Amino acid sequence: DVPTLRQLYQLKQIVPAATSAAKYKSSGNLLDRVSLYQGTITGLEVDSIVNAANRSLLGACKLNTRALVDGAIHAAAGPELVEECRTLDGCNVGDAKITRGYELPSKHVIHTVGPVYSASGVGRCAELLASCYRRSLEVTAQHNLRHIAFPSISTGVYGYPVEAATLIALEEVRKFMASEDGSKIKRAIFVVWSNQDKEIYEQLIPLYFPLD
Ligand code: AR6
Repeated sequence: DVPTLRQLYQLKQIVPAATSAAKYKSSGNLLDRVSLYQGTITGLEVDSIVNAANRSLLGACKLNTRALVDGAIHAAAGPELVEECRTLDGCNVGDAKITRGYELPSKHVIHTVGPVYSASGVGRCAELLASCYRRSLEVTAQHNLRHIAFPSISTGVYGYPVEAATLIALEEVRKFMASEDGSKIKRAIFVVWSNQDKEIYEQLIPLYFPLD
């Protein structure tokens, strides 16, 4: 029920880019190992889902937590999640730490902390956001987990422009999934929430995961 990129090309939901525009000439088996899924990340029955957390790892700020990944994950996982998070002593921006999933359908949660976007430090923000994806993938591979699902890190409360964040997400996931360390990961899923975000992923995916 989580379509692969190859299936989305076949369904014409994703349209191949002009070959001149594609950053990569071929995708190899990546088209069967990467997915795009619209819906709540808390509904996915996978080995790990990534939480767009804050440095305390103690859950979202109290206001309107339903509209936040951190709020939704803690609400669905139940109170044992924050109890385990308390033992982790927080998390630095750009790093990632793993816990169990408790009442979530996913076995684990990988908590990562995205940068708060600031126009002044664009370069630093880009490096930190890339690090969130890379560290989450490294933790997944180190724990021999087969799937990982990402929300669009930092593009909500933390204000990262969606297009720029998506280019970073696609580049980092492509690089890791094509690497030796990434070969053990069977599936990486980009989870989008809004239609606008879905359209941006559908437009940019062909540049990083071209149809062979
Ligand atoms: N499933 C998938 N994606 C979602 C969901 C969901 N249930 N809910 C929202 N999104 P955000 P950030 C999308 O703000 O920008 C919290 O207070 C949402 O539309 O959750 O990294 C933390 O404690 C957006 O595109 O994360 C931190 O303090 C994307 O997920 C801060 O927010 C990320 O939105 C982190 O802010």
